[in-house]
Amino acid sequence: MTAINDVTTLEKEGGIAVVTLNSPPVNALSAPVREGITNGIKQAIDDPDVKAIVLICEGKTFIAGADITEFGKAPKGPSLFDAQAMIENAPKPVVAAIHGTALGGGLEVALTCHYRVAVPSAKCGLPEVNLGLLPGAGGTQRLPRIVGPEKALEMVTTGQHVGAKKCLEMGLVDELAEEGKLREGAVAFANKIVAEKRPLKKVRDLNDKVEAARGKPEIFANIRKANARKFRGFLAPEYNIQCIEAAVNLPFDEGIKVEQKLFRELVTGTQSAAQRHVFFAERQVWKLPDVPADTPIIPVNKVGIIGAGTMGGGIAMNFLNVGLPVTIVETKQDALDRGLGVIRKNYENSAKKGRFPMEEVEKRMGLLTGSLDMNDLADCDLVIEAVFENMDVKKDVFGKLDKIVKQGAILATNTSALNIDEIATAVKRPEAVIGLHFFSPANVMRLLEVVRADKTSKSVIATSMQIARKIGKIAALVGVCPGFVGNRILAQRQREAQKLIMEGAMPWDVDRVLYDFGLPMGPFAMSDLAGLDIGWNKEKSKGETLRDRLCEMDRRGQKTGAGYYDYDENRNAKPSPVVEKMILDYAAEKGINRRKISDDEILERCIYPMINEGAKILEEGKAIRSSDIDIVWINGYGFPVYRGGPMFYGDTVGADKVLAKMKEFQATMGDDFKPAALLEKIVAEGKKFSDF
Ligand code: 3H9
Repeated sequence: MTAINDVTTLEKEGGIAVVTLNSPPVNALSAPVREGITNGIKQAIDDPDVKAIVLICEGKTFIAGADITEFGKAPKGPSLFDAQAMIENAPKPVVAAIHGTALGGGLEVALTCHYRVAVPSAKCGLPEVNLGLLPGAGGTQRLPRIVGPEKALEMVTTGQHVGAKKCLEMGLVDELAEEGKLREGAVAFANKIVAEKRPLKKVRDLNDKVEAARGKPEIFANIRKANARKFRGFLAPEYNIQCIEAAVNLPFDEGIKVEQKLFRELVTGTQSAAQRHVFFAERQVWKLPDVPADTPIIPVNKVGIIGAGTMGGGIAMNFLNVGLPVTIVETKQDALDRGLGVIRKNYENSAKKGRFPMEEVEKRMGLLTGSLDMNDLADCDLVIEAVFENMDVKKDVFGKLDKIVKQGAILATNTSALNIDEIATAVKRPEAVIGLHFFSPANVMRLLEVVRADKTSKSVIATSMQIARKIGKIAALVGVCPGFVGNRILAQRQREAQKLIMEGAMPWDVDRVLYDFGLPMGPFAMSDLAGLDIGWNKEKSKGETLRDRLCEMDRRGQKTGAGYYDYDENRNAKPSPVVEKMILDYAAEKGINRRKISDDEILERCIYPMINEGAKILEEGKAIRSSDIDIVWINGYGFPVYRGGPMFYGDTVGADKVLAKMKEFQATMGDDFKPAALLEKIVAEGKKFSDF
């Protein structure tokens, strides 16, 4: 065996040279890997005894793409194009041997090989779109030449990973090797093509599929139309489509030029920077500096839930979905029946939509037990309380649980705002108490805020994070403070939105600006959807707030056909003249001189105080790192991924600009805009939020 460099070896098996890459964790195309490929293939070409070459990887995967950490840095070593040219122009067949995932630049390398062999468990994909990019190493020009433009469009715009069997059907893979015997399979395949004198198949020269799509612009129009909502605001999906259009309409080398130009634009832009930030943030969020990896985990084999309402039911589904038995406790039979009925209905609807077979409904329901007796939770390993948001009620529940549930179990609350340290005083084992703040609908929303209280044990934290992963959530560990991280930041935006409509804007102005910024909906549309009467009390309502007045008129949101907006029978919203008048009257009563408010002011007043609050959260140590706040807001509130979350957006704008605006607002509008000490510090030290 010859070492080509630290990450590459060359070995000969008869007339076949095997070039092996070994660069953990995912064999990304770093400078040494590119050098290893270029030099390894060259040596094999130069060796007259070698008849064919196999390119294979050690570790858990084939090349998983370009090294994302290299983007934005000065290029080093041979380029990816040098490595690819060495392969594609080799006078001997080169076979890619694929296991794990061949993704992005990894698949693009495989596409310059003359043949591809994979094990059945392998997957191939061009997921660049999820990083705000497009495949920039020929992927958009080669993939449609093998699989056809329609399938290529689907792959590049979704970033989906396609299983090896499907790849074989699509012609992306030439042969499947036996699982666990990739190297033998690939070498045998290489020997076979040498014996059969098969040609050096260059994907770039295949033209029939792209030519067949020429003059059919509807292929592209259709995908744009079908995904208009999903692609809204993102640059990368459109750029990927334009590249496939170029593959169809231009010769290969011209198409590559288009790909290069658009790739450069994306890779240097703010959207891709934001999406790459999110990629790493999603992995960082699991890392807990003071909870070591070897912290003992509490086995969770049975889950108890108190409360079969919307929240409790949704939470239960998460555990049933992964095969964990759940006992759900209610106080009244009809509430229990209703709760269990909703869960069943949700599952039946999913089965009808084809998400899983009908038998699965019974399987999941079979894991669910309803009860009116808290004693039935005695042997649960994790109990989650999801009752009414009232401190006395919660403390009462925890006091009872303390007496019933076995020692060593986790006692969790789903409170979204109450002080968990205080809840923990109701038990003799505060170390067992933690917050598991699910977002509604709890079976759908990806975010889980894991809220550590003062006395929560590390074991309970580590287990909660692990269980979150098991049920497919993305969990952020946060500390106890009003609203925790997500709602605490939300409160800033809600306050400003309300003030803005008093001072001069209308609800639809505020909503439009925030929607255009990329949020799924603005604060007023959101209130209408949720229902304006949440927490509103009919008896006590005296028309003191705008909300009181709307609810008193029975304008309680979408469900009553009117709220901040008027709704037609299809729930389409229209600005409401009634609300407009109500706002003008209200402002007049309060002596507010309304003024014209610009879109810029709306955006800055809604978003900058959120960033400022994020800085306070960091300075108080209620979030571990700035990127965790981004994760919370992207996954819990739909903050646009292409802006990287509120804190990354703060860095994009510049902390200095955020601070200057906060000071300007503070001078005219008071201490709602008082800058966080950490914001001042970041600016004084010339740092970024992402440094924290
Ligand atoms: C591209 O290829 C552009 C080209 O078209 C053009 C170029 C000119 N780079 O996810 P995991 C790290 S763009 C650097 O936990 P899993 C990751 O951060 C790229 N680092 O493992 C983590 O580090 P840590 C297109 C990377 O088993 C560790 O590896 N490719 C990269 O759950 C383990 O990762 C993609 O978008 C990378 N490319 O999943 C694929 N990938 O341990 C991105 C991973 O310090 N990668 N790391 O936290 C993935 O989707 C998953 O990592 C994969 C494994 C499915 C491969």
